[in-house]
Amino acid sequence: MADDELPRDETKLTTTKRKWAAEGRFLTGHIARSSEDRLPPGQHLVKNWPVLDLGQQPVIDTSSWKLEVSGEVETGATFNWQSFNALPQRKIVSDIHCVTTWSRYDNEWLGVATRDLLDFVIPKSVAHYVVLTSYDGYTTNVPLADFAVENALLAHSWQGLPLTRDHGGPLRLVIPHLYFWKSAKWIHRIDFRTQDEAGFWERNGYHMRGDPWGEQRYSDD
Ligand SMILES: Nc1nc2c(c(=O)[nH]1)N[C@H]1C(S)=C(S)[C@@H](COP(=O)(O)O)O[C@H]1N2
Ligand SMILES: [Mo]
Repeated sequence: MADDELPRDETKLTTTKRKWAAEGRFLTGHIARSSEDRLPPGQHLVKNWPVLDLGQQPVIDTSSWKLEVSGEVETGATFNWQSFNALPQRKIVSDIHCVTTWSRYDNEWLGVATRDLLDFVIPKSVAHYVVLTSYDGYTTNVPLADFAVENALLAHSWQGLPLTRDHGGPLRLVIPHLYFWKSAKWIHRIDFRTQDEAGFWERNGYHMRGDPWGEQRYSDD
């Protein structure tokens, strides 16, 4: 099927996939799982949504909010609320798995897919890791291949309403296939690196990748 026969959104995604496949990167794409292993080992289901953070919940007005994209990218960028929301908007439903053993199914997020951001900034071929820095001083690190999965997004809404401040509003990252400490709330900077660098919890013994199905909770797991 030719690109011009596809719906607009699909065209861009297909272009991205083809481009990255040609580079031999991010071939995993969406991480699909059967319903039997939807709940990772050692996790239990909750219906509420617990709040976990370092205890400082910054107040950031969208009029002063900025998102900085830096490091090993072709086009570094500083977005304000308006320019960020001019990027394509997507709705993604995903599960949350927190390392403290609670999981929450079927969260509906609205925001900008990390792939659409990557299309805009274009990581250089030497970029293999991403370090995220938040307005509360929190940091966390993820491999670029995990940041780039199809259902990872920078979310400004949850269940159809703006993300509340306690859950990371105005904008947080959501990487559903990793433990939730990788999903930085109040995100302020996305830095692309050649080398991995431990973030806050990773320096305190948490795993550099954090795959819930591999129970990668601590760095010696
Ligand atoms: N900026 C920031 N992001 C953060 C944290 C934090 O302290 N600061 N805590 C992490 C941890 S350990 C978890 S489990 C989730 C909790 O998100 P929630 O409070 O929305 O459930 O946010 C993650 N992102
Ligand atoms: Mo956590």
